[in-house]
Amino acid sequence: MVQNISVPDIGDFDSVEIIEVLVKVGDQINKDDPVVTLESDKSSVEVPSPISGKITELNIKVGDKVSKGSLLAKIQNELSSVTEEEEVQRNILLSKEKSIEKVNSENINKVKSIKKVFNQSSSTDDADPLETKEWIESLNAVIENDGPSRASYLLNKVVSEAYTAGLVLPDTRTTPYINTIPTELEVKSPGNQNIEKKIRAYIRWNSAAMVVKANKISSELGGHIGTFASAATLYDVGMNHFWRAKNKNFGGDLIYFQGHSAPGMYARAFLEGRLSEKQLDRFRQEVDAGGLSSYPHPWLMPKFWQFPTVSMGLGPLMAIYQARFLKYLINRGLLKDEGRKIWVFLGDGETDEPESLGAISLAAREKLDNLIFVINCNLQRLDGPVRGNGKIIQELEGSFRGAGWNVLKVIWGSYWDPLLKADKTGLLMKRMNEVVDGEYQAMKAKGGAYVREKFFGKYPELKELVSTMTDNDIWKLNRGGHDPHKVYAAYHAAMQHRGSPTVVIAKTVKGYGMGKSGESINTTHQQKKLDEQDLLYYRDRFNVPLTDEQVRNIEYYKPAENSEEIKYLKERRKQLGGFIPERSSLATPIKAPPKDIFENFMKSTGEKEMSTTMALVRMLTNLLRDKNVAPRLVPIIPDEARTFGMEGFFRKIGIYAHEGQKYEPEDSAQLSSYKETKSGQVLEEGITEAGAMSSWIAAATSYTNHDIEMIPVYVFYSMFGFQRIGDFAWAAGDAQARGFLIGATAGRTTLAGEGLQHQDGHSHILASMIPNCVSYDPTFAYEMAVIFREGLRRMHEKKENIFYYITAMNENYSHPEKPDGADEGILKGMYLFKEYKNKGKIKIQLMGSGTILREAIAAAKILSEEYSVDSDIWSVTSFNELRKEGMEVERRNLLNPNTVKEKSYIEKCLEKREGPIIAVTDYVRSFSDQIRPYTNKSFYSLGTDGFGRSDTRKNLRKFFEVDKEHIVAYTLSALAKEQLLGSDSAEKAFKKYNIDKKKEFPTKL
Ligand SMILES: Cc1ncc(C[n+]2csc(CCOP(=O)(O)OP(=O)(O)O)c2C)c(N)n1
Ligand SMILES: [Mg+2]
Repeated sequence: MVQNISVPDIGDFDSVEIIEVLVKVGDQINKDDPVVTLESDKSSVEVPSPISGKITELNIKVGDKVSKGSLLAKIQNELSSVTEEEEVQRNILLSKEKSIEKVNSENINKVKSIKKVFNQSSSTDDADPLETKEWIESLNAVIENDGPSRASYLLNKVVSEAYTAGLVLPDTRTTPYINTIPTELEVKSPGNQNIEKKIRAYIRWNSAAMVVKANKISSELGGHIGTFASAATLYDVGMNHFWRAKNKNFGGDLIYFQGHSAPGMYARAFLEGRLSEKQLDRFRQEVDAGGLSSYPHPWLMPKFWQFPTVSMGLGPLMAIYQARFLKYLINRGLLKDEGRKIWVFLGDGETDEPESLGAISLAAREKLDNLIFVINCNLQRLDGPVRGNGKIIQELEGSFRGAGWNVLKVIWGSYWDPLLKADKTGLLMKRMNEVVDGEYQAMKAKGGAYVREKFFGKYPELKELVSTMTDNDIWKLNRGGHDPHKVYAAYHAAMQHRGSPTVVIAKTVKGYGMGKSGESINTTHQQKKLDEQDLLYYRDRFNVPLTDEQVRNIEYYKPAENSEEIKYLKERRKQLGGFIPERSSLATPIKAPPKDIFENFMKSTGEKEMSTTMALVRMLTNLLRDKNVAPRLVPIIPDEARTFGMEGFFRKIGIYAHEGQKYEPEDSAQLSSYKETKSGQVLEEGITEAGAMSSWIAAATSYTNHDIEMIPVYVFYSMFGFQRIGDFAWAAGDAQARGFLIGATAGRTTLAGEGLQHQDGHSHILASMIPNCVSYDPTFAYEMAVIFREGLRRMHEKKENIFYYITAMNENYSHPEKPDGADEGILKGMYLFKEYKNKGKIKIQLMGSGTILREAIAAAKILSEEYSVDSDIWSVTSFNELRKEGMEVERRNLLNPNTVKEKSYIEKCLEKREGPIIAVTDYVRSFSDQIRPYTNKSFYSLGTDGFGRSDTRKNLRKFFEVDKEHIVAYTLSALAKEQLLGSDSAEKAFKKYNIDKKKEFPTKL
């Protein structure tokens, strides 16, 4: 059967041009293979074949204009195929069925083997205890006779009936202030508690000793003792029992350590034999090789740390998107599902950062059951209590439960179990609920007698409850986060949980074991010096087998290699596949795409106009046809695909959606319809630049975290880039990210109508601050092509640890052919675009970048034709790269005053060129000013300093004085200043172009 291939519904466009024909008569093609590429003035999109078959007729050629319904080709197929609509419907049905199945199984999972959940009622506020007892008894009977699901059903039914009846119900976001897992359901740790306790003690000691020693060298070095002291058990249980390392059989769990608990990780690595005593002695002394970095910095310890976490809030957000990205790789068939987990440690104070909790609803929505947060609630941050007047644990429980997480509170240690069991009236729980964090903190600073008085003493019944206990016994009543049994049970439950992410909220004591020097006191956080008495106390507190003399010398403690502790510790790690943390990469490079993918862009576009954004999107579309590159591309967009002309990607490669598409999109009949699919390639993040950047970081470090090289291309409004997510970009540099950041709609005057908050005139300056960020501001399609191709080569083929920031514009103009031999200059940062040498008397060096280069080109023509001023026009693709090279060369020259002076690339370009430099960009002057020291010429910069404002491009360029008229007038004036020309030419030009000399400098307007 022969079928027509026609232009489908292409939205609002009519009469669009065919720019590529991708098939010929006789070609055998598959369903969805592209047949032609259409291009409107905003975007380009491929038309896919509706069926598989052989092309029998071609009815169009490049350059033809087509509209909806135009016949493109004819195709013959042997078998009748399912229509597009039928397939969409089938997929919808399938994914619906699957999700129903899943919901059912999740519900069944949730009501596991609960025995008896109901205690006796509390008597204090109960008007009719007998009646309450009857209710409780009947529920207990249901649990026993019909099981927990029935009891759960009945309760839910009663609650929803009560809501319907208008009854005021209690707030159910939080549960009582006790552990989530009842004692009888706790899974017991298989570990040897005695040995583990000893190991923990040595790690505690060594980590504190390390900080104290460093501060003996110099108090400048800093460090933290109190944080790890509070978190030691939380880490140790994970290290001994749960966290599986990467090895040749398994991808490895990923652990985001709380940044300033780093000393604890070093102390463990020391016992494991991975770090030497000498290295511990060099904590925070990193300038000479061999030191240990203050916090987790992969840049500084590239074989050890994986995740930069110390800027608070970044870790949690990056980790959520990491967990999502792991599922993305699995769902796209690029990784196998090995049940790997992402563990994230954060402080309770850290949860105040908006980034920390900002994406928790996404984690639940995406059902990230590979994600486990552990929040160390020591109730303190740096200056004082996290919530003196409230309860951070309850607050967090409410937020996470509300967002749909599985919440496991680990509040009380095992010593509390008998008391809670003996609490028949519920009064103890009531007291636990009513005490606020400020008080809990004070109690842990003040000893057993104080707790007896202040905590139990409030109610005579509670005082009685502890009457047989000594003050010391009361002091020993431990918090959940310090109890390895409770922590083990919670981690075990977290590992088993399916269908949603888990948060373990553990209560601990800041500076645990530090006694008077820092246990639960407001100054704990900054405690980095311990005097002799403090150290002796700490040793005794944890039974570290060191003599007083050794303590005085602040010696580390490491038992012999054949001791049971070291053997145990190593065996545990062996069982779990290796050491953690450890950073490595087994990723293979991506084979460079063939040259012809970029070749089209090297030619002139003739009359045809397009933006550099469009050129880039076309490059990406071409790359999607290369079998090596295509699967690795990760286009990331924060809700602006249509702005950037990228909507063609929706249908072509799909938007990643873990549940597929459960609805028929409104625009399903259109060529660029909104297509969500489980194997989708586009990460359409919605309006979250921080989230999109975190996705980019996950993809950009996939080569180390997942051993697969990916090519993330994150396209965003350049103004909402570095300025908005600068700290993430810095962390990306630290993490050695590889990928492309595309600052689209760039330039202060190029974006035009959007105004002050949208128009970017400084993102390049921000990008220039990141040492391993390579940035470019190209003007023409061929520059973009040369830069992008080189980026692919350097990052993904040669595996250089750099990332690219490239600005792309939305202004349409025609693009010339690439000048011969321009490639090297394009990449180094400047090349000679054109020379005017008709008159030959006065010469200037005109430099420009981005869209404003075109103003410079136009100005050069006027200067030549009307004022007999010749020019060399330089397209400066990267002031940032030029500066880097200039600085390096200058430094080498200064270091070697006796040797022949080395020339920077800028100097080499300009050495035989005459005249002052006029540099003009769509960015603040300091952007081009960067190269001023290396030019050896008079230098005048024009730029867009000041706040943007909404207007037309023409008016904006006039306002910021970067249009061709201002370039001409200012150049003439500069030539007068240089005494190369009389001042009358400039004056005439100011008049001719109506340049108002009284206008204020734009920064003041
Ligand atoms: C973005 C950011 N702001 C401030 C700091 C400085 N800082 C380091 S630790 C800390 C207090 C941390 O308290 P918390 O999160 O409760 O952790 P804890 O040490 O109590 O476990 C602060 C303010 C930082 N590292 N990052
Ligand atoms: Mg804290």
